[in-house]
Amino acid sequence: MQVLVTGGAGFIGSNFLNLSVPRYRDRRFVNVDHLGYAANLANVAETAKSPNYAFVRVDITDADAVDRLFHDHPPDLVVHFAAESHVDRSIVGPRAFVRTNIEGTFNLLEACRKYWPKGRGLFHHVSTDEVYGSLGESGAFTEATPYDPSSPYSASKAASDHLVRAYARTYGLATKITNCSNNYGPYQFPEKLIPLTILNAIDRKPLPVYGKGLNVRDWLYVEDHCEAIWAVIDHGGPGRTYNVGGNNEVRNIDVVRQICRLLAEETGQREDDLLALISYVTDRPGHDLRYAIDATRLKAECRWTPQETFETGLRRTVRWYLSNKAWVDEVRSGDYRKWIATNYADRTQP
Ligand code: NAD
Ligand code: TDX
Repeated sequence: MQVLVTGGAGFIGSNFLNLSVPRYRDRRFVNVDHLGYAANLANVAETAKSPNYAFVRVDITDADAVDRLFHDHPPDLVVHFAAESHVDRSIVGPRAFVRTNIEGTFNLLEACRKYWPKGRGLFHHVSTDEVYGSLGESGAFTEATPYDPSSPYSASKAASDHLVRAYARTYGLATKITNCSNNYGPYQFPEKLIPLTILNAIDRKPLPVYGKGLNVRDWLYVEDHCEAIWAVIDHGGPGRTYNVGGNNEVRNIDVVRQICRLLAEETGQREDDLLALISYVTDRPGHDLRYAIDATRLKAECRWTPQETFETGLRRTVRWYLSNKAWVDEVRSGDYRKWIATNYADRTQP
């Protein structure tokens, strides 16, 4: 069996490959990535030594290149991670999100339609809970929650979900979709809240908290997300959608405080010195207040349970960033610096 993993040099895709390649030695994995700013082949350096792994550089917005990819590496399973993934970047420059997340997904679906005869193949689409918009103080997203995306990022992911369902209904393509809450863990590009806070705290730089820090996210350790994707591939119903989340609702300010505590414990620094770095900055436009996932369907139909609590997963994550200095230094020397300058320079106190 040949598994085509798009976006496999990014955060979740590389964790997915690192877990899967050694485990499924009878399958061949093809990592497809255009190597954008969030990609890093160092993320899969160990995995790349396996004989059942190959890397192909393809931009999924290039329809001809995607067609060639399917011709040269005909897949039985596509696990589609590739996307522009950062909400703040989608506010600054939405075009890349429409191109990759919508057109790129469309190109992959077209290739599946062309190369897979009826009854062949499975297209697993990796999506986000942000398609549902924002919750108030109570309740949780179920698979029946109407789509109501707030940002160009979440709107583009919503559009891609709709395309996937349309190809299932219209052309009979075998598809599954997972909508997951916020991930954290090794190899996450430090534009996202958790790695940004860890790295800034290590450097004793300000820890930017948007608005009052009261927005709530439902955090899931990345390996638990990857296991959920396999659980759905193996046990999920055809054409079905599954919400993925770990019941870890935390306010942003408490995420940042918890990182300060763990970092103090791990390094012997004074927690108060780290907490003093917290800096409230201008809020994100259209900032969703709260996400929470009801993962009942996934647990009932696919026998999945998360392994990490927020405390254990966050400690593993803090330790990973502390002990992978070479990775951090490489990331910091590139696009990361430009982005930090663009996004935070003009964010004054609210
Ligand atoms: P990421 O930004 O770390 O990685 C995305 C990868 O896709 C990168 O390696 C990038 O180079 C690649 N890519 C982007 N545009 C491409 C293109 N045009 N052609 C080929 N490759 C391209 O993102 P991530 O956090 O790993 O997210 C992966 C997927 O999971 C995305 O679809 C995202 O919407 C979804 N998701 C993420 C989270 C989260 O918390 N990070 C939560 C739920 C769902
Ligand atoms: O510096 C910051 N300060 C801050 O307060 C950053 C970068 C973020 N925040 C807030 C905004 C959010 O409420 O923290 C929360 C988390 O922000 P991000 O890490 O940017 O994640 P989010 O916007 O919630 O989206 C993430 O989860 C869903 C991923 O980036 C998406 O790809 C995924 O689909």
